[in-house]
Amino acid sequence: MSPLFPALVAGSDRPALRFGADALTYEELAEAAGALAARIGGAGRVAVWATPTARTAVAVVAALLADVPAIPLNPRTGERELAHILGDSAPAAVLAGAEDDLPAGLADLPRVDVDVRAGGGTGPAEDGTGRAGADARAVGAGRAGRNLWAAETGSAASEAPALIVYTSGTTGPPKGVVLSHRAIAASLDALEDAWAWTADDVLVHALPLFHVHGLVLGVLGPLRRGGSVRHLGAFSTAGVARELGAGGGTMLFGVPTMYHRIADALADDPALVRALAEARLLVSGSAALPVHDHERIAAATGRTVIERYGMTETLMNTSVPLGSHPRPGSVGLPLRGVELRLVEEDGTEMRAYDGESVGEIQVKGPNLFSAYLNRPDATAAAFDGDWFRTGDVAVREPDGYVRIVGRKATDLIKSGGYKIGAGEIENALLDHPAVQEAAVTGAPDPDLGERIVAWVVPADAEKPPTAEELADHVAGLLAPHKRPRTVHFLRALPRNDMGKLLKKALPEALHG
Ligand code: MCA
Ligand code: AMP
Repeated sequence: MSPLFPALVAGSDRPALRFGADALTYEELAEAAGALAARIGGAGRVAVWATPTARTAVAVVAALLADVPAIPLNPRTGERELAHILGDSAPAAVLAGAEDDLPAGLADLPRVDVDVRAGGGTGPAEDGTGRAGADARAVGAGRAGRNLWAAETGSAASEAPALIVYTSGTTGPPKGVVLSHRAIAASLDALEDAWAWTADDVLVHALPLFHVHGLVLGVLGPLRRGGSVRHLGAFSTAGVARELGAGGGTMLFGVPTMYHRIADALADDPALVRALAEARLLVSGSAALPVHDHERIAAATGRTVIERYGMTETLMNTSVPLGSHPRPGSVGLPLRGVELRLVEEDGTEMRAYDGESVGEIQVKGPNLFSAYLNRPDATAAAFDGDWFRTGDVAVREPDGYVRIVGRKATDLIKSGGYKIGAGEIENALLDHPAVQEAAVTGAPDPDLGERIVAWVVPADAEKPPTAEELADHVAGLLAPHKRPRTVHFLRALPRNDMGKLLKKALPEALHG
């Protein structure tokens, strides 16, 4: 059987990861993650406090080795969203650094300290902090290591859940996407082909580690190849200039907002131009990279940014192949093992490769998720037979290249590469005492792609809440990236005769 992380089994003094001052070789990572795996083996599921640190990488690798599904938590998650995720996924413990300050919502959960330098890890705290005895309950029989050898497609172990990643829908709270060892291995191996990704690659990025892009591609990807990852902690063009190219980094992964900021900075930053020019591969994903940013980067560096298209539920579906002609605006061809079709509104498969006929993208392949946690209804609704309905709409060029032109649900907003449901923000706004009615839309934004706009009818027209108060309220309940960036106050929301909200009429209502 093929191991999920062959380089971890072999162990070596080759660099595996670096987050600021924390750098681990494969041998050190195997030791730290192996020790932690032994402590959590047998736990049902574990939450991981997913800070952008080496601790998160060690914790997730440990969970994979121990065959314990991991739920990465956004460390900025607000109280309501956190309560939902914990209630839905019922983790047995939370893995976090001893120095991490965890919110009250996690107080009842046994806590397991992650030590990146641990041959043995820190033992269970017996200090009356609520951690006492926690490890003892979380830690089972210590049967670490099964999935180290169990990524082969089709085996029972490879179908076991590896990660549960929460993602927003149009309405209601986020759903837990169950990803198996098989899906992770299949998707990462398809990218090996598409990008000639090898053990010699050093990946640079600054993505958050509680989503697929930063965690699966950005951390598990390099580890599966036996290469290494350097995480910047927080995104900055200075960090990219330092680490990429002469700094040793060969690949850069980012969301379009990051490439937009890079494009803005290039004119005055020759070191950044050099770093990008010297990199082997620049990849953008999670949302569309505007053609204008593609062109600015190509003009300044001579390099083409490659786009790939993925989704939490499907991992990666398509990519512009390495070495192909520049195709700004295209997400390329289906990856190895991925079948992709376009369907009409009524589900009829479209045969056209004409660059014009628009249909919904459906995909199938070993890269797909297993289910939405506790949501058989939503899982069933997401599939048309074996085909997963992505909700993205696209055209296919005569040579098969896919161009995404939009998405079916207007109530899904992509801001900074984060998927955000309008409904969950509307519900959060309605919980504010000074809000009587609320609607949320996305507006084009040059930096974020889309910006969250709230349309609010205040309970008292004389004393409306401030925009900042409402942003803080949403950030506190859900997450800061879900906060409205613009708030409009209205006397009433536009509705039709049936009382249905007319979102398209909102701008008019502002002036009405
Ligand atoms: C601001 N902040 C607040 C508030 N306002 N905190 C609390 N309350 C408030 N009212 C804080 C933020 O937490 C943050 O803190 C800082 O202010 C700036 O926040 P923000 O403006 O939201 O950040 P930004 O600078 O605009 O971030 C841009 C970004 C970010 C870095 C590009 O959007 C990002 O990391 N995006 C990546 C999303 C991603 O990985 N998506 C993948 C999912 P501080 O400064 O301390 O941080 S898609 C996926 O996985 C699929 C599979 C795919 O295809 O990839
Ligand atoms: P998420 O559910 O957060 O994993 O986001 C997945 C969605 O991001 C997809 O359904 C697409 O709408 C969008 N997406 C990801 N990559 C790209 C891309 N390269 N171009 C356009 N949209 C993308």
